[in-house]
Amino acid sequence: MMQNACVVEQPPTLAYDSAQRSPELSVIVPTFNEAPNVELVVRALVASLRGIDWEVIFVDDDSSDGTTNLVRLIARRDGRVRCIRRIGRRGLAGASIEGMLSSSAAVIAIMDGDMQHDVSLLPEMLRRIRAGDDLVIASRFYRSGSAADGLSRARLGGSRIATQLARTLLHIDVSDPMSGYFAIRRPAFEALAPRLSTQGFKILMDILASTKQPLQTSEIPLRFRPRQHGLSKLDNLVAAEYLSLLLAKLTGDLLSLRFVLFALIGGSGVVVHLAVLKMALASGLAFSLAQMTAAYVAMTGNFFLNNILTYRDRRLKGWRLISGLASFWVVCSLGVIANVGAGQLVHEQASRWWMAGLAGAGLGAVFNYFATSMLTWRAR
Ligand SMILES: Nc1nc2c(ncn2[C@@H]2O[C@H](COP(=O)(O)OP(=O)(O)OP(=O)(O)O)[C@@H](O)[C@H]2O)c(=O)[nH]1
Ligand SMILES: [Mg+2]
Repeated sequence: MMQNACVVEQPPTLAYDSAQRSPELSVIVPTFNEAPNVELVVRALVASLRGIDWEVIFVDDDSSDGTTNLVRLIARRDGRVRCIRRIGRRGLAGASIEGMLSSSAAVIAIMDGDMQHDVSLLPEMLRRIRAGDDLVIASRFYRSGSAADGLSRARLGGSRIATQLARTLLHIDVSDPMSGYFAIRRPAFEALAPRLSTQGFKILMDILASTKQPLQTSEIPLRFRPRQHGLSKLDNLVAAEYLSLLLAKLTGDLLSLRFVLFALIGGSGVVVHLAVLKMALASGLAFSLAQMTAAYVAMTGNFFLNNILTYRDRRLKGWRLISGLASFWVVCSLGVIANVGAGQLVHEQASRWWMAGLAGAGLGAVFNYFATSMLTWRAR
């Protein structure tokens, strides 16, 4: 079993009678527009968890379809049902972590809120944790588990490649590190929580890659079912987000997932810059004007890509998109000064031009990243 100095396992003796103990199992269900599924999930939990002391915490990112309200109505009748409404934020991983931290149960399970996960596996997952496991993963690729019903061929292929990359690069040795359904012992999770990324979809992979002590882990086959109601919230951007998480973990968290995405988009901006510069020169523009046009086109492209991907959880819309673009232009223009200054400094010390160029670009990227995270996409 995992040992952690900062988690006390023995409760202090209370000087008063407690009205109600915290349940043994908290099921955390992140939701975004899952109104048609909420009641089905609660019913399934009630039916599957007889004889177990449990609660369910829906963590809803202010869905527009009334999910929060529905959970609150059910919660008024059943005290085991709780709800966290997050405003101005998005993201499955962040919502899951927040839900896990809001409970005090000894065992925490994460499960989707769209009935794709078989709720009846929970008692066995809990039993295994009681018996000594730190982590139990409901796996789509373990023994009789399957994903073919719930995933398209393309997503199944993507999931397999992602699993293989995690195995090879991060030495994660489980059959389904992308699963969104697992149970974990609280001390193991509390020890890890400060190192987890609140961005992205892949919380289990983050847990497996971030743990310092080995977790006693077991897997249980899951037949991943098709979604019956509501829409998928996953899009093609998840792949880019996944690769960035992989890179962040490969650098031992030296680079955050957000910075990796920001830097990759910055790199793609160089290609755009050169392409626009070539076209502008070909159309007869003077070099300085062509260079400036290319810089602002590339910056604008980078702004929109970052808004869609790097800051998808804080995405700017409406008028804030315009003011955000203006502040992005200002910051990146200042970034050029940082870039040139640092490049010059290195160039004076070392004669290699590319080293000076890289140092300048690196410092410019770091400056742009921190300044835009504070000005353009400031957390509300
Ligand atoms: N709180 C919160 N929950 C989210 C967010 N995005 C997705 N979810 C929930 O996370 C769970 C998994 O999302 P899905 O869209 O079902 O992802 P998936 O199961 O891989 O995709 P499908 O097979 O198409 O359903 C669901 O319960 C969603 O409602 C989010 O930004 N915030
Ligand atoms: Mg789903």
